[in-house]
Amino acid sequence: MEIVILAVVIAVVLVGAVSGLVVGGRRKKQLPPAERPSATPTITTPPAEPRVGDEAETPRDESRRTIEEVDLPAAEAPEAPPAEAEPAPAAPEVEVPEPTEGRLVRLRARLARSQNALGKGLLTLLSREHLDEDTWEEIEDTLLTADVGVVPTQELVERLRERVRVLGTRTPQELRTLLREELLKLVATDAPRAVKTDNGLETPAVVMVVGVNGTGKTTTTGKLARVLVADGKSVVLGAADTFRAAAADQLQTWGERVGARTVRGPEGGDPASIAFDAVKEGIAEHADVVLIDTAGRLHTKAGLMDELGKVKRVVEKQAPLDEVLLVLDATTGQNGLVQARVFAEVVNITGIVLTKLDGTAKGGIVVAVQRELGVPVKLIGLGEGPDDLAPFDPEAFVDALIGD
Ligand SMILES: Nc1nc2c(ncn2[C@@H]2O[C@H](COP(=O)(O)OP(=O)(O)O)[C@@H](O)[C@H]2O)c(=O)[nH]1
Ligand SMILES: [Mg+2]
Repeated sequence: MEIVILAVVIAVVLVGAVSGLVVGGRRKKQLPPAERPSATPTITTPPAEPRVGDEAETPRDESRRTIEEVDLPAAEAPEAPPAEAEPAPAAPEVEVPEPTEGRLVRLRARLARSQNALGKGLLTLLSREHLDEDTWEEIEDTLLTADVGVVPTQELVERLRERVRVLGTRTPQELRTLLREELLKLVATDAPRAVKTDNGLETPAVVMVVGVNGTGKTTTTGKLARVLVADGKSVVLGAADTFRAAAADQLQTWGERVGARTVRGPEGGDPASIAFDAVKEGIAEHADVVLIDTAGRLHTKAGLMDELGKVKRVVEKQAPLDEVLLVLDATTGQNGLVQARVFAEVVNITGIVLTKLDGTAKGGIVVAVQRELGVPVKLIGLGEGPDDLAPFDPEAFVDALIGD
């Protein structure tokens, strides 16, 4: 009798324990974050556009356990829950970019090569006791070598000659002031330098980045996204360089670092449809700015015009295109100017980004390209680091060239 009762008690306890475990198992099954049945990243139609940010929010080691897999370990290992709770998936780390204030001043050492070739070279020459024809020719050569361009060089030399003559005896300080003023005249323009990212409309500001391959478009787009995020703006990226899949990956990586969504499509897809989707996404999530990275295939002018024209048109169906930034590699000199001319004929450039000004002696290209296009340099790239992009400030630039 007692044995029977004992057996019944044991049975009840066992049933209870087992059902408890099963319930526990079911609950646990609900614990992992909502699984996404379709994580395939190549959907192209706008509504189904894969949202990169979504993927970033999902824990990387998201498990895909079946019901059987969940129940089995629970039945045999009651102490499983705490053990499983431990490997909490690390939240994707979003970086806080460096503030943009005074970046050029911080990065001025990067202009060292330009500085030695241009500013310091000129100061040294101007400080000579006798400024004879040979010296003036050397001054001219220095300017030309630094890619200032023929016409601006002649203008500058003429003004310097005149002012030095008036000055008579020259102290180093006077010469420095004089050179600073004259260089500033060459570099300064009346046009606003700020990248237009505030259009006062409901729709986001749209910035398109164009230029030849390898000049630094994608890098600049990524760095600019960081600048904007640092300034408290929300950004959506459009990977409209569909020529290589790697280009979209590269842009997406930049975006993920600062929590910006990247709209992308299949390799070889239509750049205009990506641009369209990116702006649409920007509007949907009330982003402040949409940055569109484009391909720089300069195969034919007609092809380029066709592609960029189409991107522009689809963007403008939804929101005004506020900026078209032309990215130029400062180390390519006159070649860069030729490229600039072609792009300017194809699309209405509103600002120039001069990349790779670090480690080149050709800082004078700032002057030449502004003259060439009649458009201000708005940003300069001073390295490959994520925060090596500075708003262009003529005074800080000239000061960096001449040195203290
Ligand atoms: N030193 C230096 N390298 C840069 C700068 N901007 C871009 N780059 C490098 O230039 C290369 C091409 O850049 P990328 O953005 O892929 O060019 P894209 O083909 O125009 O998109 C990369 O290795 C970049 O790191 C810069 O300001 N300074
Ligand atoms: Mg690129």
